Amino acid sequence: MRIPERLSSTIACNRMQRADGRGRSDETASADGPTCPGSLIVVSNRQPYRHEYEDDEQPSVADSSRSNEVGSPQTGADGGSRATAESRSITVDEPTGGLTAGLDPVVKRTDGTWIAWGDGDADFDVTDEENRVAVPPDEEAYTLRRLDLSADAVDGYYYGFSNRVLWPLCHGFSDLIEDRPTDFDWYRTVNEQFADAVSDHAADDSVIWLQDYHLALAPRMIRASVPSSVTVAHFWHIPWPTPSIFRHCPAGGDVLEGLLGNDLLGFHVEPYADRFLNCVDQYLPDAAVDRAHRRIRYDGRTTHVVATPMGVDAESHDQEARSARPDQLSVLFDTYGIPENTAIGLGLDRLDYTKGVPERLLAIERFFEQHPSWLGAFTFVQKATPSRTDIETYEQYGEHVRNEVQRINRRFETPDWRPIVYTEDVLPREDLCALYRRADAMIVSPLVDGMNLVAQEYVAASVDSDTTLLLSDRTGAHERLGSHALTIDPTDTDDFAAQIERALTMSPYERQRRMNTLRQRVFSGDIESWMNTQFDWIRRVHDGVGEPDTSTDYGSDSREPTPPV
Ligand code: GDG
Repeated sequence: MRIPERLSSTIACNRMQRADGRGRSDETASADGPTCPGSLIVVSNRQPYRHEYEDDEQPSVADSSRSNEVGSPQTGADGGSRATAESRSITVDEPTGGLTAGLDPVVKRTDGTWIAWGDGDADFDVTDEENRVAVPPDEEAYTLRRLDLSADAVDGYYYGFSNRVLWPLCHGFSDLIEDRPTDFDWYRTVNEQFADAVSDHAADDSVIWLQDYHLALAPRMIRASVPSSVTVAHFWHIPWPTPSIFRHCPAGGDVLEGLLGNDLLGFHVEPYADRFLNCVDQYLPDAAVDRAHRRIRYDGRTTHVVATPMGVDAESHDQEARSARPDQLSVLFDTYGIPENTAIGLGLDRLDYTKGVPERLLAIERFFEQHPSWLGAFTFVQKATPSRTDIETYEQYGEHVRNEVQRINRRFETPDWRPIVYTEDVLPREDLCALYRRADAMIVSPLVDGMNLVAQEYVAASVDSDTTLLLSDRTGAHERLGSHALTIDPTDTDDFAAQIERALTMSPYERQRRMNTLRQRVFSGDIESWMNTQFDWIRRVHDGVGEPDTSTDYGSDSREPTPPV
């Protein structure tokens, strides 16, 4: 199976907002979509396009992500080619996931640059001598600069410090931190490689926008090597921990210093931003922290910290759900043995210990124990995606989930019904949207989750407004959706089971009332509006940089950007 972090596929095109079939509500958005106030350089671990040989032994995901066959090894950005196996054909996976799909058109419009790890087996057979390739293959609208990371680098940087230290740390699982001897060195080395690549491409007016926890050290390195007129911004997609958890971070001071190389640092919700300020205050004594304005002065520079919740491409999920063909669900239900005549619950998660899947299965078991009349009348579909299986904790977690599904099924199943239908298949997005639309209840119950896009996608695809979202109060998404979802504490099994029963027995009027409000919120805070907010902030910071900032009296700093309206 392909690397699971690359899942959904979409080409973002028509992003005009529409909730429940009505017209765009945000008149301020440009018809062309968000615009960046400078030449944009996106920097992320995952790349927007991946080149693969078609005869790769791994099964193709052509059915789950749009794959374009591009023939034999391609010409690089400078006309050169390093093809070694002309006879083998190459496919290109197109943008996946909300962020990649959302940013791709913005980078296209600005003729920008995207710098990322080249993890496809044909990636470096289509790039030029400087590891650049023009993408998308048929448009060549912008430059993708790939980093060629050795297996040791990937193990230390990605499977090491990123996912054995920062991921558990930021989600509050300090007992799961594995501080292996050379991981931080690899993390630093790879961050240096990213920073070097950025300085190759940076111009005076560049806006550098880094994504996520794989790149915590790079901002400070970049800052040291690019013109002072360049804006460095970063969005941290996962939670930020409290100081009492952060003290478990090996090289924590380096991580904080690295992030203070940014002019702008974004989190999904305010508590994460505030916790970052608290950590800096506690662990970097030389930093001046202004909590009221959420900015930090350190080493002669100012970092603005903002909370900007990320949304999804609501319009395209709405459209895909509306255009679900009548036979599509039947085929899907047939394939997985989902009965057509029962109420359906749905869960969709990476197999990650933060997602609370075992706790959810226990709640489903309790629900059947306490409400046996639902046996044979309710089926829970769990779509799980194996993730980071090179790490033993993840491997064991997946095993535990699979065992729990089997145990509960054995306990309750009948010859023609299973309580839990479990699959690790990657679903094409049109099937996913059809399933979202059909599911009577979506259960999103992470133990901790930075935002959670699945909850928002479900709402966007709930075009009939006759469905219910159950949402953990430990997700970033709960801030926006909690008041009209059914709130669950994922570890309170009895109450969780009671909320499942409540969802299934709620009156149609109540269901619709709640879902209509949720839909308004998801459409008004979609991926496009999130990017507009990011770029508004970047614009304000961008306008303020370039002058020496010697003030520590934040209250009188007239160059302070005002929050976007
Ligand atoms: C991180 C943070 C934050 C899943 N299975 C299939 C499929 N998916 C897609 C979903 C959704 C995405 O994967 C998962 O997004 P999440 O937000 O739920 O989770 P993370 O991967 O943990 O993401 C998280 C996010 O970054 C953004 O900032 O919200 O808190 O942990 O888009 O649809 N898509 C398709 N088939 C599948 O089988 N097509």
